[in-house]
Amino acid sequence: MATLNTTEAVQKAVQAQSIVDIHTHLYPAAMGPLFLGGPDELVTYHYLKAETSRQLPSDITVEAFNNMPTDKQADVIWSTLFVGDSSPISEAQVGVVTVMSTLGLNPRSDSLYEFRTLYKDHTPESYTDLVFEKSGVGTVYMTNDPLEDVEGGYWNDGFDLDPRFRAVLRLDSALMNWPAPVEKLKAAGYDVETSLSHQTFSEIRRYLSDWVKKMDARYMAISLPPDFTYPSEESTSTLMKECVYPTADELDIPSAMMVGVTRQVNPVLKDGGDSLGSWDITNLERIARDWPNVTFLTTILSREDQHELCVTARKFPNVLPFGCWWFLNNPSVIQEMTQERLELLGTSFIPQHSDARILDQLLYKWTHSIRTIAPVLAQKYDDLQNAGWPLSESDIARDIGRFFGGGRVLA
Ligand code: HDL
Ligand code: ZN
Repeated sequence: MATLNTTEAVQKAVQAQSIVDIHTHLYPAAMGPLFLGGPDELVTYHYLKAETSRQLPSDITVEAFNNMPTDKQADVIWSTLFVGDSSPISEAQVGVVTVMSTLGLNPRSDSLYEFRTLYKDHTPESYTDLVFEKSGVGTVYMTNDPLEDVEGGYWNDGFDLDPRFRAVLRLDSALMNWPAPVEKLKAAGYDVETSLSHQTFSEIRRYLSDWVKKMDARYMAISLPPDFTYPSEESTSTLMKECVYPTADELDIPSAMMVGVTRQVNPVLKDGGDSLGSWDITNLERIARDWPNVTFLTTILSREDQHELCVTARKFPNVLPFGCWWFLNNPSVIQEMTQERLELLGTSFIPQHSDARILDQLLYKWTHSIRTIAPVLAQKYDDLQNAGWPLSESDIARDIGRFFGGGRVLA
């Protein structure tokens, strides 16, 4: 068998693959105000707000900027980061340029007028079709919280869910900072107590199984701080142990943990004010050992802990590392993480998710990630061929299907 041009074969396989994006904050057009698209939402992405806060005009304070209405804030960001006196060279800034170029717009425009006009010519439904078609994404997993008033209304009243969108039951508001969630859980019909009693445990388990079934949620997810410890008397850890892990086991759905967020280190930046910390991964060893039948989709925020996460996944087959999350979703780190994951885990991981909040972001987050991941894969396939393994295009297409089609658990 002739030696395969792996760069071409990987590119061909990726082009043909309908991408399954396993973690986003996107909502379908049918969910009204929860659907976010177009230039003003794209440009006021909290990554770009944080970057703008670093180089505001002298007459605008960081607090005033972060409290502006969206369209005014978008104009300030556009003039500061894109029209201003420096090139839009950060990953999030280049992302906006990629989106505009993909939509046939001039990214060096002095204003967002042209982009706003294009967006006005669309409905949320037609814009969704346009973005899915141009991005190569076929399916997105959402972040769903039925305790959030607006979203809960849609799930309780019923709506037609676009089949390209799949539900995920997000647990932060139901479990964290106990007893803060008590009032909302009671209002939703779950008779929890302020104490971590057996009644509280059984009512939360009822909440979890009711809503996984009501939404057809494909997994449960929670974002945890760097000091999350298991086992522990701490309330979130207790509720994970008494409620989430046994429900994941009973319903045979993955439990996703996204660990390492330090919330609101600078509240002035609002949703841009979170940061990160290192997590002691021996906690994951104990969780995976205690719950061998539960698949733990795991992504962590600290670059320094990525290699250890790969080693832990070698020790526990039920640990499934996924994505290059948040501050790691940059080419330099994506390359390093993908290389060490391939070396230690072969194809048994999910390389990326977009974390997109605004629909338009699918037009850059995936092209940027694949531009970094594809050459790493091609190099690994060259290593394999050079070791004497005859490789075919169908081999690579099969592997790409696993990497970008949702892995073994979320296809
Ligand atoms: O908790 C999460 O799901 C994170 O992804 C946060 O939403 C974060 O604000 C984010 O958007 N990161 O990309
Ligand atoms: Zn997210």
